[in-house]
Amino acid sequence: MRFTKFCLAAAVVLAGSATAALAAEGRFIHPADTSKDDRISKAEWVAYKLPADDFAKADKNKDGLIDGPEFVAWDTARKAHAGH
Ligand SMILES: [Ca+2]
Repeated sequence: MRFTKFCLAAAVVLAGSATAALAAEGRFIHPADTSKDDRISKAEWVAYKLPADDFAKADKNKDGLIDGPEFVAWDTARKAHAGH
């Protein structure tokens, strides 16, 4: 009975890195993506309080959805512009 508690700590630590693990698999996980289709629609974008005017800027291929690479490019440019 002395050995039963050794593995619990590792499981708790791994739960915190779930988002990073999914991103590494190529999936686009963002809290704005409420439909969980790995893309952000205009409605989801606005609902998440992202700047409405920026949706068209982020949608590089003009398909009306922001996919992972599009969001990362937009977010990176925004952060660079903000000086952070
Ligand atoms: Ca797009």
